[in-house]
Amino acid sequence: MTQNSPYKRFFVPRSREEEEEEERIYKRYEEIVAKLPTTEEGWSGNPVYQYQGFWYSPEICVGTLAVQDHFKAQPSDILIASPPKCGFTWLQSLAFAVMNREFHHPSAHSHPLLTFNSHDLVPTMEIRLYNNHFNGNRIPNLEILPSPRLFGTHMPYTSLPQSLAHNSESRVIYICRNVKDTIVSWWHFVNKVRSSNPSLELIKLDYIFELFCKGISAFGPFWDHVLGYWNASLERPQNVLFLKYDEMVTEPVLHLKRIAEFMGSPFSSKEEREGAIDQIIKLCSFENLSNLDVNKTGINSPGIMNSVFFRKGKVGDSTNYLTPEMMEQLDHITQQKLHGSGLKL
Ligand code: PAP
Repeated sequence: MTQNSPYKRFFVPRSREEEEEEERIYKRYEEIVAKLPTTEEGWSGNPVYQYQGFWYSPEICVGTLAVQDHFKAQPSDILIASPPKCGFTWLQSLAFAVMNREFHHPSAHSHPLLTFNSHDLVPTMEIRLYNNHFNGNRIPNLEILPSPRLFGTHMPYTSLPQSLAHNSESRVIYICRNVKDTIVSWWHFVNKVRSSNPSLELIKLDYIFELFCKGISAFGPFWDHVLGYWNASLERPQNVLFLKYDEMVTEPVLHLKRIAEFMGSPFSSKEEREGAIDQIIKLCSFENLSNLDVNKTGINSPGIMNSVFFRKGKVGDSTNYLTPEMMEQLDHITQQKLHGSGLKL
């Protein structure tokens, strides 16, 4: 977590006994993860682990177990969810700007999104809050946050804690993206993170592609992840909003209005007249966010620069990287996996 990260305050002082207990809890999770089915080599060259049907790096799997056991949802919670590289950073920013617009006007020079990366403002549960590589074996105290609380996750729907999904009143906004652009974005991301360590070689696209098609990507299989939330959005439309990056790029106004309505704070006609929608879209645009100092040179976590979350922000860039055969293979898998679901990607 960054030095001045806003969520440092969730980690309150604790007694020696509490400290030891939390260390024991995390040790137990590490032992559980070590016994899970594994592949010798994952996307980063290190083993990855399969938990409840999805693939994880070990430390994020530990974070996931901790979320499942310790996160207590409140009915007013709003969760931003997505598979990695599908527009999470963008959606986090939009949701944060919508939720806080009463206190932080979208065109204010002091807006938090101008000085913090959205991952610091909308903490990802299993990666930032409950992952012991970030939190030093500490269970965060999230009760201190005023409601509505806004969190992020890449966890699959079926692995969310009961209190967040299923019968809960909490709301989930999910974003997915066409699989071709997702793979290319994922490949660039893996290599950007690796390039911060000069001893690591860059990974070839063929290698990431082959693993991805087998379902082995972070929180993958990608298609199962998408289907989990898609089905939940059909079963519980009041609680799960399903969005597509590609459609949001084409019609940002329409989608921002849907997001605000779903969050329970639709734009008033006065706000619309005064341009709040366009101001939020501009504030959260790729051009604006990617050019901020905090996102060009800021550090999000040890070894991870905020700049890794921004590359091109375009639809269709995958055509510059994938061969026609690769595209055909992806179309084939997507068709097979989504058959009968009513979902088109
Ligand atoms: P994460 O899962 O690691 O948080 P995520 O934000 O989901 O990553 O995805 C990053 C992608 O969203 C990048 O796509 P690209 O590699 O194809 O360029 C990134 O450029 C894009 N992105 C980030 N911020 C925005 C934004 N504000 N508007 C549109 N696209 C964005």
